[in-house]
Amino acid sequence: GEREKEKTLAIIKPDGILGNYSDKIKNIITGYGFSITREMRIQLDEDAVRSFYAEHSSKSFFLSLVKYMTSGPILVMILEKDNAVADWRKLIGPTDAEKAKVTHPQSIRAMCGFNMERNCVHGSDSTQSASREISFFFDVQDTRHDEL
Ligand code: DGI
Repeated sequence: GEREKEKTLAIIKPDGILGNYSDKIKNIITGYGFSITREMRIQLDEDAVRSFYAEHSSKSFFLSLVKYMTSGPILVMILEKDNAVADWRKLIGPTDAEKAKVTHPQSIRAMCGFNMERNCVHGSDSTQSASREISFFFDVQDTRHDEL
């Protein structure tokens, strides 16, 4: 079949939606050569956030993260292009948006985030995470073995 491009999961978090950054962020995404192949606007409940961020469940900031991520609607997207995971991480910048404003002023988190927690966007940190996170939100067939 046709060669599969790499996929990653992107989320515009509640502060990004509230600040009306969705269109601007989507223009940046497509301008960098990503295709947005699926998108869904939803509001997560506590159980969903606890499960999505399960790896952070023992951290001191977990409750605060759950509260923030359930505070409003989010926009979840599948992005596709070669090297999508690493390239999207590079584009969003460091986790701490306040620091990003100084060290990575061109990054998306510098543009629309506020601090370590309210950093306006998410990106999968590996192809394994991308795979888990994509199937967390979307009913997608695994096409990794389609190349015959
Ligand atoms: O992959 P990232 O989103 O860049 O960062 P991560 O996987 O280490 O953390 C997931 C999210 O958890 C992050 O986007 C915001 C929140 N977080 C991470 N570290 C801290 C934090 N929130 C607070 N308040 N304090 C932290 O140290």
